[in-house]
Amino acid sequence: MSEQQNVVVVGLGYIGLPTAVVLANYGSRVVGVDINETNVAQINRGEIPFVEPGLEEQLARVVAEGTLTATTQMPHGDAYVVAVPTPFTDNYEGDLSYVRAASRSIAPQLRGDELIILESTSPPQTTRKMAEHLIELRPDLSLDGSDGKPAIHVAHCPERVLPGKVMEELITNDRIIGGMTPEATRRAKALYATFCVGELLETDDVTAEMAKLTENSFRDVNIAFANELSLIADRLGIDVWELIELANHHPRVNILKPGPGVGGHCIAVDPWFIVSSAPEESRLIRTAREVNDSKPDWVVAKVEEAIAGMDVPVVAALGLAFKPDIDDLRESPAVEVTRRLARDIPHGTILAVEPHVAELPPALQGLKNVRFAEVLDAIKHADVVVLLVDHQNFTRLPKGILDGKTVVDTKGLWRQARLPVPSTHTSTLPAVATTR
Ligand code: SAJ
Repeated sequence: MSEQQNVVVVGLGYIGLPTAVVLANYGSRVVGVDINETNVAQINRGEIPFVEPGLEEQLARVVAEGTLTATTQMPHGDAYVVAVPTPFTDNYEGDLSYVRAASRSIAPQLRGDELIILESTSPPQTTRKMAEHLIELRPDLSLDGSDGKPAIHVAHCPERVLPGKVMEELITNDRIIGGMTPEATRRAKALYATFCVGELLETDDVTAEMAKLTENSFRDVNIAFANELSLIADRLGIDVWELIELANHHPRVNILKPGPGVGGHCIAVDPWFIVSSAPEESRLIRTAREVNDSKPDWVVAKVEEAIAGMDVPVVAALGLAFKPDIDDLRESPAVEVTRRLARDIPHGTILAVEPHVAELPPALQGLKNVRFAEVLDAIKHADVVVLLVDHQNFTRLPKGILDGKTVVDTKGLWRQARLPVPSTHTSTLPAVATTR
């Protein structure tokens, strides 16, 4: 593919917009398509609809140069990059309605010879289903040209970038290029080669889909191991952070960190796509999901244990984001813990703290006993402080501010304040429930 070809990016969300910007920045003429008119207008003004470090500067530049425009109407393109949501349904099957909607709007534009790449994280065989759907809608085209009809070239190239580091990882991460035909792989590789300096690894579409799901399941299973250890350590009265630190001194052991659960739109979702595609064989992957999904229950139980006997308890819940130092609250276990505390402690007050957002999220708005609070104010008024996200803001607290408070530290952030612990497990804070 020549660098000057037209690329249409379908879906201008957390992945689509940065991808569109990077493609435009590295020589393609890009049209971004989204159904959200407000976001489209914002993007055309060079403004970002969500926070991602480094994105706004590059967006403003490519919009000003005219190499990226956004629209709600699907145009013709030489290549299409589909980055639409693939959530799961109530029974944990992939909801492919957005992929199907994208196919429906792309199909009438096709003339033959286009490259169509699905980047959305998808259950195995989704790319094939998308290709079949396109051919159903356009029976005058084919997938390999063998029947004499003009061919379209379909591939799966999963996104693998870490929110917060997207602009860097889009360029540097290796990419998996899974074409349905060798020609589709060749063309997709040429497109990614315009901006990606990582290795471009060739495979087929289904293996590419599974590779992406496997990466996130690997992480989920390993976090579940850490979360399970935290429950075991608590039962045994030992410090899980010390335990993991010691075990990780072994040259072949690298245990991840426990926490209040697993959030975000990827790791908490993707393993279910493997489970639903092979339920009987996916026992470990399913159990890991269940272990991580049940961790918020345990945190809530610890807080309830800590407030037992108090007439009007005040609980400070520190952090709502799904991981540190970001404003993303999607599937956040911290929001879930805070919501359940509000429900289970109607006689008390929950002071919810999240320095990265301006107001309570919809899940917590309207709950009478939840107040949005600033961190120091919340801690000052609280009987119990539950640390749910290890934001940097929470490490730099005035000395002694936690004295006399009961602390439930799900991320081990304040463990240093309680050291030394190894011989006695005593604490300079009341030694109640830490996620240990
Ligand atoms: N978490 C822990 N303990 C840990 C590490 C993470 O409890 O030791 C929790 C986090 O607090 C968070 C969740 O897991 O709630 C997920 O966070 P994360 O930083 O591990 O991953 P995501 O969801 O932000 O991004 C992942 C990445 N996948 C992998 O690292 C294998 C990213 O590269 C993918 O592109 C992204 O999913 C995606 O879009 O699929």
